[in-house]
Amino acid sequence: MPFTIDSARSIFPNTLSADAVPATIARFAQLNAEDQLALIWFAYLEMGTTITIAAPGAANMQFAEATMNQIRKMDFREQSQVMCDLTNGADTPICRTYGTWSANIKLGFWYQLGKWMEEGIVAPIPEGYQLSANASAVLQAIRNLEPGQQITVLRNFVVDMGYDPNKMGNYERVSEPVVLPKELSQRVKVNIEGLDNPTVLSYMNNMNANDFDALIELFEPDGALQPPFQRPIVGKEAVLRFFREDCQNLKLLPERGILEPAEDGYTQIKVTGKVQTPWFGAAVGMNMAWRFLLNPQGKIFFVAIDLLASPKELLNLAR
Ligand code: 45D
Repeated sequence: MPFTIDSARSIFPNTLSADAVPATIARFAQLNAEDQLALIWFAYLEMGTTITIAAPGAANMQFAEATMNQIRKMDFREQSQVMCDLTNGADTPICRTYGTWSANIKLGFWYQLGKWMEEGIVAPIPEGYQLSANASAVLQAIRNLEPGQQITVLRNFVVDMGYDPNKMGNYERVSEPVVLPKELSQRVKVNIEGLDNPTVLSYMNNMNANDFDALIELFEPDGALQPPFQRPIVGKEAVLRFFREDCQNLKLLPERGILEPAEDGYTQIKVTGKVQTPWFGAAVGMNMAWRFLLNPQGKIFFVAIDLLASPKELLNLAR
């Protein structure tokens, strides 16, 4: 029986992903908007004492600028309303605009708002705000996560805000311009202990070089990529768009891998290692696994990227 995307998703079923992340996000979603905003604020302040965010580049922020300036001019009451609307996914012009933005633009928008909140330009979380018991418990759950999981939770909160673009019908997605691929002379090649598969090595090296046009050619036409805690993105066109919108300047640091023949001439490969996001650089290494299924021609039929439950999972290459 040939593989389907669905059956491919369960290769290397022993891989333990960080279930605490979706669990925490689900608990967060149950809180009211005031609690959600205050909780993110407190989590963000606490994280800021150990890891700092890199400021987004000016070129990236131009897309959110009009909305940010609109908010800057409002009084505190209106600003608080906008933030609650975003949290509630309300149907307002600002929430609709927000919904069209890529994850990085949403993150940059909140990065700026957070600075303005500190400077007193945007309504702060009221001094002495008391989180509800449930919200305190969620904050405590976030404290107990490892840094790579904490930043994933925070990113998800931000991505889920605003008006749901799926309800918008036809709309134009707004994302940063695509950077040029790194010069060949600037590229550093990865080494993976126990693995010399050329497709997987090219995957890592092209991603690290932002060479998405070369990267996408490693996939078969109806191949798929499954990001952490998401459904698979299917087909070259959709995967390439995802690379351009969401994968610029990532640093993939694969450490070890294993290759096994699968049914029908396919090959399954599991790699574990670290990934760094440009937002935090080397300060946060996320523990990741890649589970590849290559077709008999060596093209990628499926790859799942998982955030691992713990550093111990980096050594789990068992089938
Ligand atoms: O609400 O091989 C305030 C793929 C107050 C591709 C705030 C990948 C109130 C294939 C504090 C101001 C991409 C899948 C808010 C690999 C409030 C592939 C602000 C993996 C919201 C390896 C909060 C890539 C702020 C990975 C400013 C795993 C929060 C990438 C900012 C992971 C949070 C990237 C930030 C992650 C979080 C980035 C900047 C997890 C960034 C997280």
